[in-house]
Amino acid sequence: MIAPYNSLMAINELLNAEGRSVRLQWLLLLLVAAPCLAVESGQPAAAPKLNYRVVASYPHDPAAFTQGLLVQGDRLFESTGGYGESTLRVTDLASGRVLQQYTLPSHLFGEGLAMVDGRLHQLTWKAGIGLVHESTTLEQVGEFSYTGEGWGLAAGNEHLAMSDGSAQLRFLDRTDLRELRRVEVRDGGRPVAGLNELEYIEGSLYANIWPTHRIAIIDPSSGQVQGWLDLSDILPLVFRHPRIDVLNGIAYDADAKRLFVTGKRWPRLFEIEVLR
Ligand SMILES: [Ca+2]
Repeated sequence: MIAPYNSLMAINELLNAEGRSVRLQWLLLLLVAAPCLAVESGQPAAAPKLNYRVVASYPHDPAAFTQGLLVQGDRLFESTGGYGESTLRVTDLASGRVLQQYTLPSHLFGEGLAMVDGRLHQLTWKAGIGLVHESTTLEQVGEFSYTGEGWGLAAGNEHLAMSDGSAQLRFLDRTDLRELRRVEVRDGGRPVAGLNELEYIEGSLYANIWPTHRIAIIDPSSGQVQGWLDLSDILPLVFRHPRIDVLNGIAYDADAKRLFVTGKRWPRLFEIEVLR
């Protein structure tokens, strides 16, 4: 703070010497001091935008209204939404072909998807019911309940993270799915609403921000955004069609450190690398 104070004194002396107005001095004082005041208020700085590169591109079912995505080896597990068209499916990464599919009852809207101990947990938006499926057969073997809306779901080593379209993240017990705590996601001091599809990646939580093509990289313990990815340009124009919707779908292969993204009714799925 010493250097800005000295600078201000120097500016003051100059202004006084030249007989400028007192109002101009106050304006200059504010301009010089404002950044210092922001830092001293304790607000973290807004997170930087990070670059990425496309490593590979694969076919993706353009009818799949992707809501939840995860990957194991060369198989993707995907939850799709829409009343009367919601599914849980296993697809082949390289070809995009659907290998197995379970169709949800028509009153349920498929949402976030997470794997816990060999079982798939699938949210159903406004129904307040989570479906538990055996990952080998996709058959439903159980249920759990949640309050409010269910959007995104991801399994971490300690907890499941869940979003509901607000700026709040919920953390659930891996065994009985009860809510343990919540955290508000913020970029600098600003809450980040619209949290949707989630994925744990190397200790951070990645979240699609509905209805955009952006992903927030979040510190799950504090809720603070650490960086942003803007994937607005990742889907080439030639693949866009009238029913295309926003980016939604993040999957991470922790063993091979591969990161995949796609969107609602996107004909392509991309492997990307975040450049830091
Ligand atoms: Ca995911």
